[in-house]
Amino acid sequence: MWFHPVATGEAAVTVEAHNKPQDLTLWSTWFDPFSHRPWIALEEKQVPYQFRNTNPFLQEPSFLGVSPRGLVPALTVADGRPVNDSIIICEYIEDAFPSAPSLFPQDPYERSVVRTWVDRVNKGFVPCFFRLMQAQPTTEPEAHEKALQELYDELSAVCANWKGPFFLGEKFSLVDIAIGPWAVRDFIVERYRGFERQKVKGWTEWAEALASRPSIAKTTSEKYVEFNQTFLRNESHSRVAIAARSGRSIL
Ligand SMILES: N[C@@H](CCC(=O)N[C@@H](CS)C(=O)NCC(=O)O)C(=O)O
Repeated sequence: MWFHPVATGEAAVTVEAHNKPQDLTLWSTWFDPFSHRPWIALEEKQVPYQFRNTNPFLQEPSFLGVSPRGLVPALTVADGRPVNDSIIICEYIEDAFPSAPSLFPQDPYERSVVRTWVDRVNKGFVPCFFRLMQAQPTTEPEAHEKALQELYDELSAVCANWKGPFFLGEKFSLVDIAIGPWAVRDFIVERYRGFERQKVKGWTEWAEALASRPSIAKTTSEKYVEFNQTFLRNESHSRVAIAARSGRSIL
């Protein structure tokens, strides 16, 4: 069976609680970091939603109808229209539910700062993370060293602008959501790829603050490793893997 509630650990509680039809349906996979972003946004803003556990690799017609590129996450709204891409979905949730705590600051300049760093996380940090997972320390030590250094460089660039405890200070924002899924997954590269949190100033504190944020804590599972084995063996043929391998952004 694709969805094994026991294997989802704590996240299962949230998934189980969100299996009734609602205006918003999140087509999502509990172990996927991109899907994790709008899931956090929905929990943050306390918006009712249905969690529709979806295996994108099955390319089921119902799923392709809402996600023509076959990628999770997707969100369908009350009349069934789809929204695609994890960050665009978060922005939709923000725009559709402006009265709930905002994921953006009020000030237009500060809002542009949030967008700048979300973009940097997407184009820099995220592909580096996947490239490091795919790098093989034993058979390709140079490629592994390079990937590790690139991850340190990208994460350091973001963390250099982190105010603490969250990116903007006390306010939790879309930058925290953009990087949050990796704050609860970086143990994979610690365990298998020699990554050390302490080498990036501020990351340990930021990652801990993110992991303890209720919206992240209750959507996180301790079972991520088994679902990243194909990346760790560099055998994944997903679009993320192919893009990261060739040094392209993940679209
Ligand atoms: N830029 C997209 C990336 C989404 C993405 O790559 N999703 C992966 C998660 S596993 C997927 O659906 N892959 C299916 C495939 O490669 O066919 C986003 O942020 O939503």
